[in-house]
Order: sequence, then C-alpha cells, then structure tokens
Amino acid sequence: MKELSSLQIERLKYQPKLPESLAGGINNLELVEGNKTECVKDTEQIKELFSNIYGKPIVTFKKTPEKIIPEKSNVGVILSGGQAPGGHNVIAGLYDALKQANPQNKLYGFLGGPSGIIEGNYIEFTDEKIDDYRNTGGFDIIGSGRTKLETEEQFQKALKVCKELDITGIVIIGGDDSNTNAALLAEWFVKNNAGIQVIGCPKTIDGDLKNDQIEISFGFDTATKTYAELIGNILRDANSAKKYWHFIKLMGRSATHVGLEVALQTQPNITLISEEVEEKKMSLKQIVDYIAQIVAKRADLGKNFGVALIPEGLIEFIPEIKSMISNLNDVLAVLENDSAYKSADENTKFNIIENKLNNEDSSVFASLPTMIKQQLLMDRDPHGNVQVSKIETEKLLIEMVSHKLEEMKNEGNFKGKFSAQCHFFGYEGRCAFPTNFDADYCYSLGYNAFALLKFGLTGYLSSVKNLSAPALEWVAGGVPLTMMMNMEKRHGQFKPVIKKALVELNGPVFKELEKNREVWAMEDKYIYPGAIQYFGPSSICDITTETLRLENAAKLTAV
Ligand code: FBP
Repeated sequence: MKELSSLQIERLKYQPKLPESLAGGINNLELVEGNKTECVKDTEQIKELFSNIYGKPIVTFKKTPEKIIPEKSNVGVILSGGQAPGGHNVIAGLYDALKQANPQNKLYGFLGGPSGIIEGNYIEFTDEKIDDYRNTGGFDIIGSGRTKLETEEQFQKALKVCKELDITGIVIIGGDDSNTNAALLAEWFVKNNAGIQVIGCPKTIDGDLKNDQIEISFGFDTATKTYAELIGNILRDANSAKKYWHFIKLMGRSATHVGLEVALQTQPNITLISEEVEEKKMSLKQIVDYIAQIVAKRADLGKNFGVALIPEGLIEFIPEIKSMISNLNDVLAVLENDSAYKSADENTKFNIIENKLNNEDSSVFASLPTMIKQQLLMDRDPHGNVQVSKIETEKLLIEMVSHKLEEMKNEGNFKGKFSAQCHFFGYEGRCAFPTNFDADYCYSLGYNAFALLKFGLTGYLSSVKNLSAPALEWVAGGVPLTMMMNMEKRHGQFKPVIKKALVELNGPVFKELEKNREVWAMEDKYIYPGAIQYFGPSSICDITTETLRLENAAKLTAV
C-alpha cells in the first residue's frame, strides 16, 4: 500500500527560500527600528486600550557577522480560523529558527485553535513531526478553531498554561479578528508583567488582511490559483458544450479579492464585485437585471452559455439585504432566549421574524426564497458573522435570473435558452499544496516571527515585504498590530479591530477588470491557467498573483 503520493514525497524535500537578511542565520541578525507609528483612526481610544503596546516603531532586520546567541526560550504556536495553504510552513520556519537559535529551545503547538491554549491541550514539536508536514497544505498538524481569545478569564487560563510550560513567546497565525485578539493578549501580558510576548502572522485566503505594510496574507496565492485552474476548466467545458451557464460562488467572507483575482486570471463573462454593488447601492433586482441582460445579449449572438463569478459575501453588500441582516441579528439575539420562538415550526418562525422586523426589512426578508431564509437563520460564527459560506447565493441568482428571462421571453426580449449549473469553490482551495510563493512566504513569516521574539518584541505582526521581487530580495521585519487598528461596531458595541481591506474601486486591480469586462462579457476571451506547477521554469512556478503584480506596478508608477 502506498503511504504518500509522488508529489507528497517531492514536496517534503523542497527547501523554502528566505529573504537575504534572514538567510544568514537566526543568530546573525540586527534589528533596525523605524519611526514610531499611529493607528488608522480613533487614536485616543486605541491608545488608551493598548497603552502598553501602542505606537511602537516598524522594524526590519539586517544581517550581521556578529553572533547574537539568545537565552533559551520556549514558544507556543496557535493556528486560528479558516485554513489557508502554507500554515504548516509558518510552523516549520518558526521551528527551524527556534532550534537554530538554541537547540534546547522548545516549540509547543496548541491543539484545535485558540481553545488549545485555554484548555492546556498541546503537543511538543519534534524534528520528525515537522519533517512530515513541510510544504504541505492544511492545518492538520495541530488543527485550528475559531474561539475568540478576549476575556480576562481566558487570558488568566492562557497565562497559567504558559507558565507551566515555561513559554515566553506565543505566535498566533490568523486573520484580522485573530490578530486583533493577539494584540489584546499582548497588551494584557505586558500589563500583568507576565513576561510573555505575542507575535501574529497574516493568514487568510480572503486576502483582506493587507494594508500599506502587509502586501498580502498567506494562502491567497495558492487558493486563487487553485480556483483559477478549476474555473479555467469550467470555461473550457462551457465553451465546448455550449449549453450551460455556470454560476460559481467563490469564497471570501466579505471582500471580493479572491473573485477579482480569479477573474483576472481566467476572464469569465460576468464577475460581480460586492464592494461595487455596495458603492452603487445596487438592489438584488438590479443585479439580476444586469446578469439577465448579458445572458440575453449572448443568446442573440447564438451563445447560450457562459460563466458568472459570484462573491461569497455578496448578500451582505446589497444595501437592502445588509440592513435587513443587521436588524435580523438584533431580532435573533432577543429571540435566542424566547422559548415560544425556539419551539416553533419553520413557517411560524418566519412569521415571528417578519412581525418583529420593520416594514422595509420585513418585506425584504419575506421576498427571499425559503432556502435563503433558512440559511439566514443559521447560527452566527463566534465573531457574530452570518456564515455566508452556507448561503446559496449562486442558487438564489440562478432562480431569479431564470424568472427574469421568462418575463423577457414573454415580452419578446429573450430568444435563447437558459440552463444553469451552480458551483461553490472555497474548501477546494484552502488546503491545497502551497505554491512555491506561499511555501517560501510562509516559511519566511514563521522564521521571522521567531526573530521578532528574539529581540523582545510583542504586539507585532510578522511582515515580509517586497513580495513581487525574488525571495532573496524580500524585506523581513515587523509591524505593530496597533498600527492597523480602529474602532468598529461589533455585537452592538464599539471594539478595537484590525481594519479589513476591501477591494478598492479606485485601485489598479478593480480598474483592470472594469476596463475589460464588457469585452469579456460578449467575446470569449477565456484564459485556462492550468494546474499549479511546483517544479520547472521559474516563469511558471514562481509567478505571483495579478493582484500583487498590478498593485506593485501602481506603487512604482506613483513613486
Ligand atoms: P479566515 O478569515 O479565518 O481565514 O476564514 C475565511 C474563510 O475561508 C472564508 O472565506 C469563509 O467564509 C469562511 O472561512 C468559512 O468558514 P468555515 O471554515 O468555518 O466554514
């Protein structure tokens, strides 16, 4: 019986590249401090909430011939939130740096996400364990979870567990919410003289943890290439059979970075961008009309087929639905403790909700198909978000476009056929073998995280910049987590959070789609990217995303 595939065997041997500054070894580093930093906005509140870690400088590392041997230290690592390709390499980079610094050092992995540190569930990493996971996708090395680390009680428990293991540094690998919690924990540890540092690492396939300092979160590169391969295959199938419209929902909880990137890689007929829908205040009806018009025009050209990309978070960006969901959340929070509601059958539940919502929201809710109503009533995630991955927006749109086309047919405005297939690509990409880019980037982030700990820093996000250049030219360092924060309303209260990066409609990436989409709608300019390549010419194996390329080109033109 085979235990590993040939690709698995070869990938385990891949040696990730490090930036030049780190490649000289973990004990040959010098810390370079930049200027003090400020947060995004709401300075006074953020300063007060993070009085111990606020405003630290951005730092970078330089190679030095001098050996700086650190004291022995134990570190704990947590994987938090949704899987993203490369997580295992962050841990491998962290482990290698820690053992290189001092072979006596220990790395503990907390099991099942942030709850592991509270409950004291952990493993100690060994060479064998790490070697089995190098360059692999997934988070299965220690598992992940979505528990929010934010209460005094949780912090006390985490402190106790760390003290038992003599841990002086924690690395939290997560998205915007998890890194917000990393900042809270870092602040609490300093305030309580715990002697424990906290460093975050930017993870999420959604690509929305980015800003002037963080070019991209890890996992985005691999996930978008995986979806682009699948969509390329579907485009070719659509163009071969010429009988189906494929509606493809793509992951990305809020922002449409994934959809936009994949659209630029494959050039489908329709790409919806949630941020544009919100900006133009488009109603669900307008979205349906937009799609139906393109279907009808293509049918006039004899093309009863096509591909439409639908962002996972779309529903929450349609103003009328956004408002309804926000009020629905409040209504559900009250009904949570209402035994009559809880024991009611589905239709009664819908009626109760319709009566509690205001007129406008009530009619929006009532207008939705049962399937969508059911999905909107499902449990929220631990951060209070509607679980958009469970809402079948692609099916909703197919149903509504179909009705619209029937109407148009009756009026003599649609003479074609509309037969649709739906797909949802999300989980397919989150645990793929990391591309060379993600393998290198993640390894560097992990290695760099230990460098930040070694210099006594806390409340920082591990950062590796200049990512459009070859890995040797990447710039390793750290960005204070408070620099990315502002106050936002969560669960009805203002809280400090890392600002989520949505698609900028004035940015170069969206502009590229906007410039081309009318042509892509009618003419079939499909691109078939094929599978990710791990071995072969660098021009195929090391290419980054269109997003990174276009954003970098825009930065260079601006200079
Ligand atoms: P993170 O923000 O934690 O990286 O997770 C993002 C994501 O992959 C979204 O794209 C998606 O909506 C969500 O996770 C799905 O979550 P789950 O894995 O809990 O179904």
